[in-house]
Amino acid sequence: MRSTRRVIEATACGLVFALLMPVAAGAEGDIAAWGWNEEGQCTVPAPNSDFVAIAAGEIHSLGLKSDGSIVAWGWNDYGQCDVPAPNANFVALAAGYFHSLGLKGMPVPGDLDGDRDVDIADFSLFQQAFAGPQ
Ligand SMILES: [Ca+2]
Repeated sequence: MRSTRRVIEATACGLVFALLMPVAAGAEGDIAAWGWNEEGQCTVPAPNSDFVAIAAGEIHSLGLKSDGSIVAWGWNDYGQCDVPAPNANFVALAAGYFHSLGLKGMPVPGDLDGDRDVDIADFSLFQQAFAGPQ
């Protein structure tokens, strides 16, 4: 009986929270963040688009962009939001209390601009490589 009451209370709190903090529907790749925002961990930096993965630390947040870069925001007292250079070629991420992790991917054959996709932009770079030594 007591545990049932807690579930009902939790559900009621969730409904109230949802009503007080509506989350606007965004486009694919946008992050919706809500909850305690004391250190800005729910304030997604602009542009809020092109994310393919996210991770939530204790008081900071991480987002992996489709271009392989990581965006970090929120509490940064221990440098957990300072993504080491080069901020590129990441394929996965994780966030702990005082730290963050990023997994680098293997180079993609034919990807000359480092965006982990082989497309016309890479072909243009390939042509430029044959056009001259510069
Ligand atoms: Ca490319």
